Amino acid sequence: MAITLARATFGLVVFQLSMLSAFAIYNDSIWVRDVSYDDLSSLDADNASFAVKTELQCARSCQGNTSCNSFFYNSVTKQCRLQRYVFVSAANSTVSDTGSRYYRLMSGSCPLEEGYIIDRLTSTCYRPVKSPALMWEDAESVCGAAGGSLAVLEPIERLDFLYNFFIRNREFYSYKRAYMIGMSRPTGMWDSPLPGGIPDHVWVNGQPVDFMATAPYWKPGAPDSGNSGNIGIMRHGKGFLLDDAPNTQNRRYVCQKVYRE
Ligand SMILES: [Ca+2]
Repeated sequence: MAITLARATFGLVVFQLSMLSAFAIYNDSIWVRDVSYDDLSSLDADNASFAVKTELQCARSCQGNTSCNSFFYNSVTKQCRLQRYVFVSAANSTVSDTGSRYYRLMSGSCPLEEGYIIDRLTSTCYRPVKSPALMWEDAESVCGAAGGSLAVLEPIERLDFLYNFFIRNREFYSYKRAYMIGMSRPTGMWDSPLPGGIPDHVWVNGQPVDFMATAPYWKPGAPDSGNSGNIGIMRHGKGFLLDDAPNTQNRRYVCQKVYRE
C-alpha cells in the first residue's frame, strides 16, 4: 500500500493511507483521520465536547486521557469531542455535523490496517474477524499466532468496550453472525453441585467467568445451552450480548492483543 509522507509545520507528519489521512504528535502517536466520517459526529453523551483552537490540541487532549481512544474535531465550531468508543465504518450512532472530522489512534502494535481497535484504558486491542469463519480452536490458534488470544472480556471495562463497539458499527451488527470470544468450558460438562448444574465457563487465560459481574451483558436467560454450550459468543439481540453456543460450526471471532503506547 502506497504511503506518501510530507513534512508540515510544528513537526507534524501528514500522510495519506488509502482513504485515511493522519497526523502525528510527540513523534510516537499518530492520529489517523477516517474520511468516511467527515461531517459526522457522535451521539455519545459520555464525553462532553469542549472548545479548542486546533485539531492538534484536541489530539493532545485525547492523548492525555487514557479513556480516550478516538476523537471528533470540528474546525468550524472548534469543538473537540473525546471518544472512548471507536467507529470503523457504517456507523449507526452518528449525527450530521458540518466541519467535523474523526480521528483514531494508529499503533505499530495494533495496526489499524489489520482491523485492530484500541482500548487504551485496558491496554488492549481487539480484531473482529469476519472471514474466514473458523472453529473455536482454530480461531484461538490464529489469534495466538498474531501474539494474542481470543478476546478475554473481564474485567468488565473490556466487555463494555467491545459491546459498545459492536452496537456502534452496523457492519458487525447481525444476529446470525455471532462472534466467538475467548470463553470456553474445557471440562465439556456443567458442574452439577446444584440440580440442573451450573455453568463453568472460563476465559482462555484460565480465569472463571464471573457471572454476577457480567450479568448485564448476557442474553436474557443465558448461558442456556446446557452441555452443548461449550463456547462463548457475542451477538446481536437487544444489544450485542454474551451467549453460549455449541462448538459445532465455523464462526466469526474476536482476537485480542496487548496494546503498548
Ligand atoms: Ca445459548
